[in-house]
Amino acid sequence: ELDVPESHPRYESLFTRHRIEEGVEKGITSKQGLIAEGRGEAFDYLLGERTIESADEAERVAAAHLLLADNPVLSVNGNVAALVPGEIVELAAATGADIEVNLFNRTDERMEAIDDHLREHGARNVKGLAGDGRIPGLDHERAKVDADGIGSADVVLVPLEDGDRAEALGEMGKTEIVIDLNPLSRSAQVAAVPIVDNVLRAVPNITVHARELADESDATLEAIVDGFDPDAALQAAEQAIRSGSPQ
Ligand code: PTJ
Repeated sequence: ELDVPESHPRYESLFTRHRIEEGVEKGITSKQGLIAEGRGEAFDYLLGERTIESADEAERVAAAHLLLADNPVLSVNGNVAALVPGEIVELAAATGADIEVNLFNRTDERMEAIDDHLREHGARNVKGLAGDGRIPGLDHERAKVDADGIGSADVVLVPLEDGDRAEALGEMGKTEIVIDLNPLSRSAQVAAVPIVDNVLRAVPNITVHARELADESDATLEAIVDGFDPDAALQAAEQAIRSGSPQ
């Protein structure tokens, strides 16, 4: 376990790194995932390692979308599985969403390791292993999804998605919720709901909002969704980075 007191000013970032390292050791996270983590950390530092107001709003909008959806799916890759496995299971329960393992660098070994890891954290029905659907416009391995999962989803949460796939999913007419600490990344730019926040904070906070909104009418949820401006959210995040207060 991580031998650093929680009061350490860089606790969260050290904790995150430790989890990702463990993920690589367990065959869950790819080596590229380590690089992605480093990139994310730099942006998080510039954001002050906090959930900015515009991200909190986007997280509430994401919760409303997931609650309104007919077939919501939470996509899990090697970084997400290492960082927030239990939190993804809780979000799925709070919103009635399915969980699907969906990898940029797909191998059978890693698909199975992540499937096992999610089950150890309480997931019962994990999709992704069938791989019997395709995202049009992508090469073979990158295109694979489950036909009854992401293939037929109307709303997908894709944390840390690669730009090509984010774009291709958007072209399939799906409502995409992207969590990415880089507001300039293509995935964040093409998302209906870009969330510029660390997955560590974003996923549990979407769950908090989903529980708060659980009894609201569809009309109320639709008003929350309609009132959201993705470009304004991205601009607010960029502004926070430029004028922020890193610790
Ligand atoms: O497990 P796989 O095979 O599906 O691969 C997953 C990675 C993440 C390696 C793959 O999708 C990839 O290469 O992604 P990119 O293109 O490196 O993009 C990752 C994005 O996530 C970057 O914009 C980072 O800033 C951002 N990011 C990294 N860590 C976090 C993050 N965003 C939110 N929270 C984080 N903890």
